[in-house]
Amino acid sequence: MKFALILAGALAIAAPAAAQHEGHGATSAKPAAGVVQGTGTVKGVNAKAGTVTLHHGPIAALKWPAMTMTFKATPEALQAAKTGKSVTFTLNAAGDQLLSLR
Ligand SMILES: [Cu+2]
Repeated sequence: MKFALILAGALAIAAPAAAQHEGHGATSAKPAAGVVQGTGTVKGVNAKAGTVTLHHGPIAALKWPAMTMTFKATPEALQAAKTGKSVTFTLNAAGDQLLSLR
């Protein structure tokens, strides 16, 4: 079973940004269609990493409670994000990419 343990460890390390927040479970079981909308406040922007940190309100479509988390963002969303700004945003169906923000 040693190999399986090593593999599991490698997968954990390779997991994408979505794994950074533990308040809601894996996004893999979500339906794949459509986009998800939410509201929140921008807590940080990392232009180099292409990520935006949001404190978002509850998102019923993803069964997420309100929380702070970091999303991989499209260039458009990245550019629109300003720390401290109250925003309406859209995510992809899996909830692991910030598609737009205003
Ligand atoms: Cu979250």
